[in-house]
Amino acid sequence: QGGLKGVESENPNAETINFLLEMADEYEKKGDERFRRDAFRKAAGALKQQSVKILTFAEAIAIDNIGKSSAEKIEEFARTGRVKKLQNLQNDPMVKLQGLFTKIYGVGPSLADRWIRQGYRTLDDIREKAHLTANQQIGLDHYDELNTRIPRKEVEALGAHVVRAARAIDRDVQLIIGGSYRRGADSSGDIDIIITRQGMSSTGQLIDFLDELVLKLTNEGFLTVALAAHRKSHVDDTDGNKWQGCCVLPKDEYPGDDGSEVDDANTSDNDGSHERPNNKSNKDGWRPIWRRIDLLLVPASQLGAALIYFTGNDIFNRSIRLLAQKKGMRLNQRGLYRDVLRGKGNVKIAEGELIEGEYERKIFRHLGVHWREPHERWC
Ligand code: DCP
Ligand code: MG
Ligand code: MN
Repeated sequence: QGGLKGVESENPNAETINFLLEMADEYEKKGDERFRRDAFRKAAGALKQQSVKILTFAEAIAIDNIGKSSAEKIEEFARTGRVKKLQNLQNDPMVKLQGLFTKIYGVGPSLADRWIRQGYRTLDDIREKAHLTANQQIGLDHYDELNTRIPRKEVEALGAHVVRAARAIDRDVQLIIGGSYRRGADSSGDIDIIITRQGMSSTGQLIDFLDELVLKLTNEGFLTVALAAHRKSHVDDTDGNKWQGCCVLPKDEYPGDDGSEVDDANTSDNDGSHERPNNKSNKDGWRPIWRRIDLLLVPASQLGAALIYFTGNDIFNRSIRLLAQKKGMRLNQRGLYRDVLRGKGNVKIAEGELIEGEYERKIFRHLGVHWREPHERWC
């Protein structure tokens, strides 16, 4: 328990998938060799689609998106219940340290590297010696909570809370929980909420609504902090159409009457090598957990493209964008476009004519690919 990263445990390959994701995690921490991280994540995604247990190299390599190295590791795992390479990575003190530091929200591999070279070895070193941005400070202050996955039921309760607040302001807004939740994960790293409204063709009209919603949710204590927008945001649009921050679910809205889900939520997938200062129970035994939340404004005319984008996963997005490109089209979070004009050095001159933005299924159709349900989009 705890280790299963959003994989439904009844999947016959759940343990193998989990192991592949652990491999990916190690390469994520390592920083270099990102292609290996992606390869293991792709393999894990591919296994999620299988209905029988995969045990051998031959079975594994026959599956799309599973490469030679992953297939070897899958067989080793099936044979021996462990994989040498994973153990080596997990025991490498430098990789461990990279992992400890990059799990601070807002800290990437290169900064973690620099800190290690500067001789920092613990979170206390960071706390005392490093220069932190506001975001990184929040990440450090709420290290354990923000590294604890959110059980699906809590995602639902958080979503329901936001929906109620949103409807009280404007009963015609539509809210959809995207991200890993929409893909059916049984736990999520954060909650991604797509907000749209019929008849609103630009985000401009929705921004006033978002301001009001954020104010309301902040005043009542649901939203705890706003995180400054990243400069290198993966959302390729102007700011103001999204809000990123943290939230807490009010005590009486936690799912489960005995609060057991709250305890499950505390089963963190990190290595446990550090203390958990922020999860101390208060007097009545209840402990609020800070969660990451993204609110995303989307004009109704772009809902389909935005749904594809914010449902992911990121690897699925990359491959479907690439496919669009190969077919002379361009897919982004706003729509599918044709005839993208490119100049010298492949520089885009014009966006091209919009083919479709409103409906997910139509975008798939125009791309000439079979419809894939959100839960089939793990790679
Ligand atoms: N996304 C993307 N490329 C990125 C980051 C995100 O295409 N570099 C898209 C796909 C993701 C979606 O945005 O599914 C939401 O991003 P999250 O980081 O919230 O990722 P998930 O919701 O998929 O997973 P998690 O459970 O970790 O939040
Ligand atoms: Mg998410
Ligand atoms: Mn997110």
